[in-house]
Amino acid sequence: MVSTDERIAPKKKSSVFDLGTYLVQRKALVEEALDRSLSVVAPEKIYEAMRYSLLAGGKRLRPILCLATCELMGGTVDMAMPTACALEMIHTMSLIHDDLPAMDNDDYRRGKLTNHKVYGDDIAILAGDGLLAYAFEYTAVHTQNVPAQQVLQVIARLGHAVGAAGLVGGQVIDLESEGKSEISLETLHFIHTHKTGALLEACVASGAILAGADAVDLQRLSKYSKNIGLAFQIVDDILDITATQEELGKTAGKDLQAQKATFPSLLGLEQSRQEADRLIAEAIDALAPYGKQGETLRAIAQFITARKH
Ligand code: GRG
Repeated sequence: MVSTDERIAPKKKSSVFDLGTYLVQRKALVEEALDRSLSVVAPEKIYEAMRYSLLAGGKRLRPILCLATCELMGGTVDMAMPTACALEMIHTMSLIHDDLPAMDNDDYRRGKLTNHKVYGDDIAILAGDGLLAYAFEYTAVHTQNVPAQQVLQVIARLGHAVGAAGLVGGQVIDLESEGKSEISLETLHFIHTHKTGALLEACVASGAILAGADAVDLQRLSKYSKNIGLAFQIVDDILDITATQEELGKTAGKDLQAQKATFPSLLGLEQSRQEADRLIAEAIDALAPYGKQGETLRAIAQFITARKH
């Protein structure tokens, strides 16, 4: 069978890097891999619910970051694809649970009805649980040509990122802060770095670990990912105010409605934009030692502040 790396090799020869084309191609590769990763078997209902959200589109930024970092560190797309898929499974399950009536209570996600609106709350909870468990199984079973010790490190990083030390912890403080208009910038920073930043950090770290990156590279990449993680959520807060429902694929203005403290509510729109730009500049700075080889991660960082959805 022809490997993914062999299929994409000729396209990498172009000297002018075009992020738009790169993102479209990578998204297509990731979607093919996600489609192959999960088939419908008995009991069909749960597999259908899992596939409904996993294949509902989205930017696929997390898997793309994992693949790009693995390549920057000398690894291949094939080595990282199972982990890239697992990261998208985890991201998707967090969206399914976040949209539930007990949490953000959203009817639309990625331009489609949310999982619980189609399958009911009970199946949506289980679809999220199913995707979370499968993410770990998928990484352990399907990663090839990577030393077992590195795969183990990746699995540990994923667990740390999704649990109480990461997404779950961030979500808890986020829920507790709802309706409290005067939460501190420090608390908001905690929410954003845990709820959103932790998984983006894990994407970059796992791509690097799979490729066998050393401690110096992991440190540089950690600076990059921490900065893009926070910037990503600040931009998300800004878009909640400035973008339309069509652009977002979900209800706009939800933060204001839920009286959520956000960067724009604490700092104003302009200062929030400046903070996101400052973080992206810091992220790009961390890539300086990689010169031209760092152009993909650099362009992805710039895309985070330029994006409209
Ligand atoms: C992880 C075990 C576990 C439980 C979930 C619900 C929850 C705990 C955490 C909430 C995490 C969450 C929904 C954070 C928001 C992250 C965010 C900015 C999502 C939007 O990401 P995009 O813009 O979306 O990349 P697409 O659709 O493009 O993938």
